Amino acid sequence: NVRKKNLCWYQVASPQSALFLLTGIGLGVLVREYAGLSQLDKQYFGFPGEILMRMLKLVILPLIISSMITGVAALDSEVSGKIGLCAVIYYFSTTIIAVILGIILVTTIKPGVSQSADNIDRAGTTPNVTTVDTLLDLVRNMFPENLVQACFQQYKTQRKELEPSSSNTSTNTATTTFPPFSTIMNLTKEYTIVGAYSDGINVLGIIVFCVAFGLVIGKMGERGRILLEFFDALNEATMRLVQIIMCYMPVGILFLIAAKIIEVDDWDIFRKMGLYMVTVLSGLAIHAVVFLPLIYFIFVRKNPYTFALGMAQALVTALMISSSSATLPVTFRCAEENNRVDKRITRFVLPVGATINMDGTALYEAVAAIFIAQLNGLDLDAGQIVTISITATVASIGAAGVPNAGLVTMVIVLTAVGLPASDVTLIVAVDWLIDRFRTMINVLGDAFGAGIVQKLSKRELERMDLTSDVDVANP
Ligand code: DAS
Repeated sequence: NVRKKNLCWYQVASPQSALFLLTGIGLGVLVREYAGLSQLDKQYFGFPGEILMRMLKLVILPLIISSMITGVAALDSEVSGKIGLCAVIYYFSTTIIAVILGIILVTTIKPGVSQSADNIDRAGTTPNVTTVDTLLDLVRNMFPENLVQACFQQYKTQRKELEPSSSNTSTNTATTTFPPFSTIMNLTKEYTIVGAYSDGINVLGIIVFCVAFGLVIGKMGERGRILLEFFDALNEATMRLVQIIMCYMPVGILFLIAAKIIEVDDWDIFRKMGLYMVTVLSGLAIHAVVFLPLIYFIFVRKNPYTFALGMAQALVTALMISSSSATLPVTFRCAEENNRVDKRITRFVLPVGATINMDGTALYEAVAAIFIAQLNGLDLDAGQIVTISITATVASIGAAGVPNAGLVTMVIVLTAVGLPASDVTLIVAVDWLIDRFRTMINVLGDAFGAGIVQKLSKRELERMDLTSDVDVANP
């Protein structure tokens, strides 16, 4: 019942998703070989896929604003005592470890780099932009001068003139006016892609505002609660929109992959795709077999693999339905019955973890964003890597525990560093498979978190037992 309630018809099992993907590949090959479409016809043919990408980008703004504000405000209220604090510290540390692991793997394996081009040309960045300048841009973009401007306008970073340039000053000087759209598009090629010209919205700036706003309303008592109700309702409405988009997704995938096949001239792209999947899956495996068990052993001093074995039924469920939230009933049962985790811990750590602790998703989003940069021949520098780390961590917090949620929020990461979301085609095409494995890691991370928090909160629990004993003694 849980599955039927939460999931779209095609998300319940892989066969349907694989069927649409294979149909798209077949259709693409047939059209490419026999249809002889003109360039314009190819655009018309790819239109259903373009609509899917536009719908995913359409929900970015309400998704970031509602999920960040409600997530931060809820954390703030839930972080009651040591149990909550331990859980939050665990969530952030394991997520950041997963992101760093993903970045190390994707920059080492380089799945998106063509074998021919060993030295990636630094397309999209001016030669005179230093790492310091990019990092300063990063901080500037966290504090946009005007939230409306950050939300709805393309804008230019207030970058000072680095050195007198011989070329036309209009292409190098920082201006706060909005150059004509054509100039904006031309300049895009001139500046670092870190926020210089986001693809429509300044994600970092909006995230910083939402985190600060969520913290503030979390402490406003009754009045804050009214505001929180509004953003909670906005989050629920946005997630329902996302569910509707997910139901259209198989059609979008079919045409996205077919359109890709029609126009692709570099069949090497499929090698790159395979390497991308190997990169993500190996990152998830390393995180699940090495880092999470190591962290568990450091704090609990028990065999982590025995604990993981106790979670097997929950992990298999997550693999099958790719939804942390829908797996929760099984996660509770495995943690409490097989691994003897106290109910007072699981009742907090598991539901909150299923919503905001998604190591698998964070790793996937960091890898996918850098993979797309490599496909575009862009060599990301320190500021862009830091931006991707921050937005991948935040986007995983904003992702709900439902199928393909990581794909939706990944568009946030791409927008933050100005990468073309159109390249998500290949990522979308295999998301139905990757999603199952990252969901499994999300659930495993939540389960280990429950075990660790229980160990760290031993004294709190004993104190609660004492309190409850006293109640019993004096009925
Ligand atoms: N499927 C999501 C979950 O349930 C993860 C994701 O989409 O990244 O955890």
